[in-house]
Amino acid sequence: MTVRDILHFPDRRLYQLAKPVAVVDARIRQLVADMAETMYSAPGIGLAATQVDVHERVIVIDVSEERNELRVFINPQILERSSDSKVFEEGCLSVPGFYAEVERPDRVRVEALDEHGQAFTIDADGLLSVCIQHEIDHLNGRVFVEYLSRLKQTRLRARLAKAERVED
Ligand code: K2U
Ligand code: ZN
Repeated sequence: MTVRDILHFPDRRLYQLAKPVAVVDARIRQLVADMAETMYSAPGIGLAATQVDVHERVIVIDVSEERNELRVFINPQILERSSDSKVFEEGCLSVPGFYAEVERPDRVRVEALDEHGQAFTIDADGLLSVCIQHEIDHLNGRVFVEYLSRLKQTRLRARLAKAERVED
């Protein structure tokens, strides 16, 4: 397994639309294994293939306390969203050190394939629901900062650009 580099905002590759996985084969299972290792080492509770510059519809999530309940979603589709929504302070491995409140539907019903190509459906709420929606956004080329006002996005870009200059 390999820890892969995570793309950082505003890298334009984060805005690419990921393509559906045609066949769940050994290549996809190796990608899942690498993504899981990358997520656990970050550390994070979710990771989308887009973030490691692979533009296919694969996400991994582990919201368990013990960090031992990996969930794999291939070609995830949100079938239903609750009408009620909740605000959660989100972070992102592609926007290190930045957190912001994002409002999302509280519960979602999601259909996907597992790492063996078997279809499954789950009803998610709480942190799992937030994470699934956050990761599917990544597959659709969306980064959570886009939910912020234009002014806050401009200020964030300026702050990250300044931090880059300091690092150089
Ligand atoms: O996609 C990512 O960058 C992974 C995020 C997933 C996530 C974002 C917002 C809310 C829940 C999950 C990272 O895991 S960010 C780190 C983190 C860890 C615990 C709780 C929230 C964020
Ligand atoms: Zn993210």
